[in-house]
Amino acid sequence: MKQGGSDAAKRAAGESAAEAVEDGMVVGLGTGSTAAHAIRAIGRAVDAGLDVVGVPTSFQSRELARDCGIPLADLDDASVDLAIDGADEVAGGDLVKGGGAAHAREKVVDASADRFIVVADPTKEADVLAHPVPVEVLPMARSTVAEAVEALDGDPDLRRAARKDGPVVTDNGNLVLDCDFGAIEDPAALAGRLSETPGVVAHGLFVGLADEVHVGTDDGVSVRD
Ligand code: ABF
Repeated sequence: MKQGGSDAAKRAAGESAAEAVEDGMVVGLGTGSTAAHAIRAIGRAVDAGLDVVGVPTSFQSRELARDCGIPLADLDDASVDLAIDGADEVAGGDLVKGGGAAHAREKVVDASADRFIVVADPTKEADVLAHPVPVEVLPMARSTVAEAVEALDGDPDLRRAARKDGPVVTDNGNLVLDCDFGAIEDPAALAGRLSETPGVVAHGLFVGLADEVHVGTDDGVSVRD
C-alpha cells in the first residue's frame, strides 16, 4: 500500500470530504487512515448536533465510529446518501482499493451511495493504475483463482499477516491475493475478467465509481470531479 502521504495531507482530505455531510444524511464510512480523519470530523459534528447515521465498511470503521458517537445502521435499514472512503491508487475516477483488506464491503457501500467521495494524499495519484490489485477469494479457491490471475498475465501473492505466520483473513473470513498486473491499461476489462472468475468474492478495482476525489496536501485540498 502506498503510505507515503503525511498525516496533515490525509487529515486535510478527510476533513474536506466531511464538510459535504449534511443533516439527515446516511453516510458510508470508509476504512483506512485517511477516511478515519473524515469519521473523526463527522463525530465532532455529531457532538455539535448534526443528525446523521453511518454505515461502516469494516470492523475498523465500525469501532472508530462507535468511539466517535456516530449512530450506525446497516444496508438493510438505510440507503447511503454519501460515502467517503480512501484508496491505494487513484487514476481519474478509477481506483485500486483493498490495502486494508476491506474492499468487499467498501465496494458494496461505496457503489450503493448516491455520491462517493474519495479521500487521498498526493502519493496515491497516478496517470495509469499500476498498484497490485487485492483480490478477496474464498479460501478453498485460493489456488484456482491464482491460476486464473496468472492466465491474465498477473502475478498473485497471498497476503500474509504482519508479525504472524498465517495469512490475512478478511472481515468476511476469506483470503486476499495481491495481484500485480503491471500498468493496467484497461481497468474495466480487467475488472470484468476478475469478477467472472469463480471463487473471487471481490476485487479492488473500482472502475468509474468515484464522483469526486479530494486530494489533501500540507497546505490545503484540491477537489477533482
Ligand atoms: C481503505 O484503506 C482501502 O481500500 C485502501 O486500501 C486504504 C487506504 O488507506 P490509507 O488512507 O490509510 O492510505 O480505504
